Amino acid sequence: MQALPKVQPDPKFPRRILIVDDEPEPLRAAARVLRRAGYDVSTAEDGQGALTGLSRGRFDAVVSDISMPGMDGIALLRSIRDVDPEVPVILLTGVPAIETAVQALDHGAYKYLVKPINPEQLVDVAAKAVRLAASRRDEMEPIPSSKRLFHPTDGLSSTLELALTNIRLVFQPIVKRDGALFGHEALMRCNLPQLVNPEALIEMANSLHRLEELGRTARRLASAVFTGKKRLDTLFVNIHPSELYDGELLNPNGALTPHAPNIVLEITERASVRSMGDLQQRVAELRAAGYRIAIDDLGAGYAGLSSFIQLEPDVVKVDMSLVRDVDQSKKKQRLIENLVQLCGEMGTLVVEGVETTAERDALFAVGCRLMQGYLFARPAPNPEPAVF
Ligand code: G
Ligand code: MN
Repeated sequence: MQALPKVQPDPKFPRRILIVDDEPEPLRAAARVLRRAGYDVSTAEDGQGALTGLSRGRFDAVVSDISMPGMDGIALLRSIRDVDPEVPVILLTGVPAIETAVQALDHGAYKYLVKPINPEQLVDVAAKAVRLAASRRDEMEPIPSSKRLFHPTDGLSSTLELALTNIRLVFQPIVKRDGALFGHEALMRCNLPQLVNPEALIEMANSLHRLEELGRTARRLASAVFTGKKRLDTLFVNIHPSELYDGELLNPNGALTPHAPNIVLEITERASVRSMGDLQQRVAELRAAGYRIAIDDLGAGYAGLSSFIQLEPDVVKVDMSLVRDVDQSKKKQRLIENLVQLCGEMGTLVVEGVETTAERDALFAVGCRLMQGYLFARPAPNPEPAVF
């Protein structure tokens, strides 16, 4: 089995995380969780202490509370950006608010988590942040090729070749309030055992600079739903921000070009974009060709909110982290209610990952109309044009 680089923690060189919180109990709890997950954790009780820590050594990620006396989390983030433009910063808040979210994203926060923190989520987000830090550093400090005994991606290339011929799509319906079908999302899957997680496949293609090939392969498969007897009407297709610039999307012979009016391109904002200006212009070109644009995973991080405001998407997909147990969280209900209102003015809102009837009913109550999730249907190989 091929090992993917940068994903495995190395016990000899644990990754370093700095946690900042003025409240001792959550500080201790977060430190305990991350130490148990194998990180080398340092703590600070305020922004000044954090900056001192950062000046003394390199950290792979920073986790900071927003609300702190003196220097708050946003001010700390700004100061960190002055000295280290790359280190991922995860912000924690007890009171989610769009304004602080927007401020934070302007300064490049990596994620925004709502307290009380779920330990599993913290470990998951920290792992992703640390991985991002590692990949950014690798980009910034490349080993001169003359010093390499072998190319670091040898072997990976052949795995990717094999993966590209083993990709398939599954389709998950998006349903309206009355159960009628609104559309389907196409989701990529790979049959190779080491790449069953599509994120690993995307990460691998990205590290080999071959995302474009992966995207084209997926789109060619997706175009099949518009031919034959059982044609679909609206198809949501995931697309990495860098792939938006692929000329194939506008080429008359491109796989999806003839079907553009039936396609909603879901832009995941987990990856950075060249510049917002470029992106806005490109999105305008894609729209002119007939595509609709969705922002995917809104609420998973600040970047989503930023692009939401600037791209004026046709559809906004709310991340399942905001949906999970929404029936038990007044904060999540309030946040989603605000998003529903914001989207009422700018586009359509879809809530993803709905798993229980209690979540569904709470979402109905705050005005959600379009839903997707295991409660309605799991992703399946053969989409039905009219499932409901
Ligand atoms: O990032 P994006 O929203 O495109 O990813 C959606 C992923 O979530 C897919 O891999 C899909 O299989 C999965 N998924 C879809 N519905 C549910 C759900 O109800 N619960 C969970 N946990 N995952 C879901
Ligand atoms: Mn998606």
